[in-house]
Amino acid sequence: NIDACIFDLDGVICDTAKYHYLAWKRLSNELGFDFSIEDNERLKGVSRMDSLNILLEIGEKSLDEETKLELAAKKNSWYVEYISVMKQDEILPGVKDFILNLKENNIKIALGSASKNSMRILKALDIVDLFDCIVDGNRITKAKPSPEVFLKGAEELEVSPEKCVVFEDAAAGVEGAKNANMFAIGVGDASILKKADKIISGFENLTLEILKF
Ligand code: G16
Ligand code: MG
Repeated sequence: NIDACIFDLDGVICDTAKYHYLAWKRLSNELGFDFSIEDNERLKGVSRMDSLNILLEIGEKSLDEETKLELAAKKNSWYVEYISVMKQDEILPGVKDFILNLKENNIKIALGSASKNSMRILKALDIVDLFDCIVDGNRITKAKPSPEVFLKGAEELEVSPEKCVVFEDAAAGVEGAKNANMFAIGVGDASILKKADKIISGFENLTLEILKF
């Protein structure tokens, strides 16, 4: 029996991954190199500074800490600009109904996101109230694949990790869920999300059957 479901944000509840990609690509172009959609997989679920370090590695640039902080801030300002025009209809198909269905069945709901912009996005989508607990990048010290973000959620919901299911679109996130001793449902491509217990392509017409392991 499952007591709680923990949802990643970017790539699971909404497609903000594309805005992250646009902002990182803009930064890489400004730095004089290109950044492909394949490279972008490595940034999913990873914190802002870790993402920048991966990007600089791809572009073979080494920069001092101060410059890196400036670049991360610049990327974030572009990203915030992109998401500032997000509308409620950018919630991915079926997610809201699925969460409401879970709640009707007394399953608790948490957010487990690496993003420091999660509140802004949840407000734009008008779904803040769906969550019993929100753990995001402002509240954690270790990025995915550390289990910290998920364990904090379970602790706050007062449920045991073995009774939690995590929905994740990133390899690092699936790994984090497994490190937390939780079930991991990968949202997306099985060839990328190798460690997931199950894979779904999205939430449309998804029933609670998916929670049977
Ligand atoms: C998200 C994205 C990552 C992003 C990270 C930090 O995590 O997947 O690509 O780098 O948050 O975001 P921000 O720069 O907004 O703090 P998640 O865990 O919601 O997929
Ligand atoms: Mg994600």
